Amino acid sequence: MNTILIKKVKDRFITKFSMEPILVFSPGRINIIGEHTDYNDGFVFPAAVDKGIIAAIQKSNTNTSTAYAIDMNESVSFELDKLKPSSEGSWENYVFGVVAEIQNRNKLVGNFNIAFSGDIPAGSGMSSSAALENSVVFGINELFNLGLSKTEMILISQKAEHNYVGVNCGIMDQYASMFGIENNALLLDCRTVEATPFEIDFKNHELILINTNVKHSLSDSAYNDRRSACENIASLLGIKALRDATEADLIKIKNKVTPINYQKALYVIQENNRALKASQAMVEGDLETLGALIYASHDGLSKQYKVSCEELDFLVDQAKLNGHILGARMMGGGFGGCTINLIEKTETESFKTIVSEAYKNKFNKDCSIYSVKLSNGTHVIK
Ligand code: GAF
Repeated sequence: MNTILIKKVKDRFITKFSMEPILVFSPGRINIIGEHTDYNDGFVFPAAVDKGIIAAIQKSNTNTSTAYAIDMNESVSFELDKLKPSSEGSWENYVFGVVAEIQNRNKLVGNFNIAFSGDIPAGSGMSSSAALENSVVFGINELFNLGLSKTEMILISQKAEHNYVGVNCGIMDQYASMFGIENNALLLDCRTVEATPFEIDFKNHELILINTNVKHSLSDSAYNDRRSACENIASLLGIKALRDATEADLIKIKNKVTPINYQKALYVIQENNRALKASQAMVEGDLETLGALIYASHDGLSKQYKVSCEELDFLVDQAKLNGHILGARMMGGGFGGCTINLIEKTETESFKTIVSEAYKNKFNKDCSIYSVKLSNGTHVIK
């Protein structure tokens, strides 16, 4: 855990509010495979990581609540019965949304003060949003003894994202961040919202993330558009979600959908199968198969689902040129952020040098490379 960050958040909270806080850590996540399958009721394979949000929270002794974004040096005070979404893109929507959704469940929230900071690189596709939402709901639940279950809390976080942030996300990010288990990835069935943990030991291989350090605009609306396209095709097929469709089912309605949307639905069906196959490959310790599935996932995300970008495709191509990377793909919603790479440990250092140089030459900007540890989900820091 990032002890410097914990100290910073605690100190800033005490300086600003003159009271001792409860401290909550809420992690970001990686996802091995199963991208854009969560809102199709499908399977995903994420894990919580050792980077995340630290929130400090305590009851306020005034008639208002205050949220303080330490990294932006911005704070906002608000009244609990007058919440509404703030302007698009503002960080306070994550806080307001969670508080509003708790209140929608008739749970009484008293006034509180919260301060937060994090070490998840912004726009990296490692879910700083879900980490922030979970830290807020978890902290409030502790503070006011609301008795919310972890599952209720992630549904509140997800609704906050839908109704206040405006992204109709699935449940993967909030789930992984809340329920993460050290050294494990979670094969999550997004229909039942239940997961099977898999202890991760890649032996002489490891996962590294390469951040493009770009986040192309329109990613939120493109995300929502894809979700609606999937839902429309599911309803044409007369099923609840694309998770219930096979490729054969899809062929039957081929003439009723645009070729572009047909490819998107096909991608979802194929990716869902890849996520299941990947978990089987993990059980068998078959890293070659796992890697091939990861490359195939990127191919689908780029060519069929069309959520990649030049920078992500370039990084995956660089990985393919190196014979020691079993699989690489973009991770998360897309249009920027990180690739995830399954690489032979002895090759990591030299690949870092090669890919950094190549990326700089091509885009005249730096990529960033991280190793992450798989960690436990949202919890109070004692
Ligand atoms: C984003 C969303 F928040 C997730 O729910 C998921 O759909 C992901 O994109 C794509 O797999 O992180």
